[in-house]
Amino acid sequence: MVKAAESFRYAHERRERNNMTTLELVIPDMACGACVETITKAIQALDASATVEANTQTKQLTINTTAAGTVMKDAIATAGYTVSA
Ligand SMILES: [Cu+2]
Repeated sequence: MVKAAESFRYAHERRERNNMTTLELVIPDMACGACVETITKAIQALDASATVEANTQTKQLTINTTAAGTVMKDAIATAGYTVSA
């Protein structure tokens, strides 16, 4: 039973990795670390396994996630930020 459960878990994780997409967004009003934190929380509320890289100088936000891009853009907008790309 344990073995079956484990192989299911690995198959599930592998599928999640395969479904991972990288979103490259530009958030002009992402000014500081607090903005990044707010945005990261909004993203991870929808996908706890998502990784977020942000650059407040270039305003670029890179998200690795299994969620749809439109869902992530909506979450960022709902958190109060503008998604320009
Ligand atoms: Cu800020």
